[in-house]
Amino acid sequence: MAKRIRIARRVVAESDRLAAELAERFREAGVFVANLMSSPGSGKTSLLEETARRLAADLRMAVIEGDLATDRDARRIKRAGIPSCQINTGGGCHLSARQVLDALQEFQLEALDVLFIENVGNLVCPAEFDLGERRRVVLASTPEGDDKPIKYPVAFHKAHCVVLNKIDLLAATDFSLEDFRRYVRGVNPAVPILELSCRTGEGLEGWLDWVRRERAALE
Ligand SMILES: Nc1nc2c(ncn2[C@@H]2O[C@H](COP(=O)(O)OP(=O)(O)OP(=O)(O)O)[C@@H](O)[C@H]2O)c(=O)[nH]1
Ligand SMILES: [Mg+2]
Repeated sequence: MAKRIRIARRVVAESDRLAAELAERFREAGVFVANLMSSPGSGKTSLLEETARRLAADLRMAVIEGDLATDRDARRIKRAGIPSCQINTGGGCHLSARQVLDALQEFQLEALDVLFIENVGNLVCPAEFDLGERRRVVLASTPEGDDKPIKYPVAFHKAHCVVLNKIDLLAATDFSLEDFRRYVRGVNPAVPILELSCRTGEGLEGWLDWVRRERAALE
């Protein structure tokens, strides 16, 4: 048992060391990095597609995609007009700092303003692993129910930005905006909550502004 704990500690220490190395690489290159997390299907790739279509004229962006299998999301991002690289984790429930470091070979970091990392879809494991990002973005969507912030508090507590997607479906669900906001505030009192729809475009400007502001704050 003691041996297992020692090995686990060593793995965590190595992961933290690599995350610090990533953070330093990102800082030196002057690139703003956001790590996106959510349940499967909340709309991470949809948000990044819309961001690519609407911001590519102003900012040089790229995406690292994390999924258990397939390169479907990376291909969607490329079709939306910006570079992307797919990591397949096999069975892994989150991206690791080592995987992100390896993926950086695909990009010239200095030539980027913004790098998005779409983590593997779930609200548990990705919250535990630092990838050297400057900001953590947690998405939820209306069909999932409004109680996710209190059921998965770690992810929401650590978020620098909470995006609520699929507000076009509000009327078709029993999702309460008021309860959702209260639950988010309960675990993370000051975090911005951006309510939007990737389908209709409503609210997207607030998200694009957040990205622009965060990028500008690096200067
Ligand atoms: N109605 C509606 N559907 C949406 C919206 N955003 C995304 N979708 C749909 O939701 C589904 C899942 O979207 P994705 O963007 O693939 O979700 P994801 O979070 O990237 O999923 P994983 O990568 O599998 O974790 C797709 O069928 C999208 O078209 C929205 O704002 N409204
Ligand atoms: Mg996706």
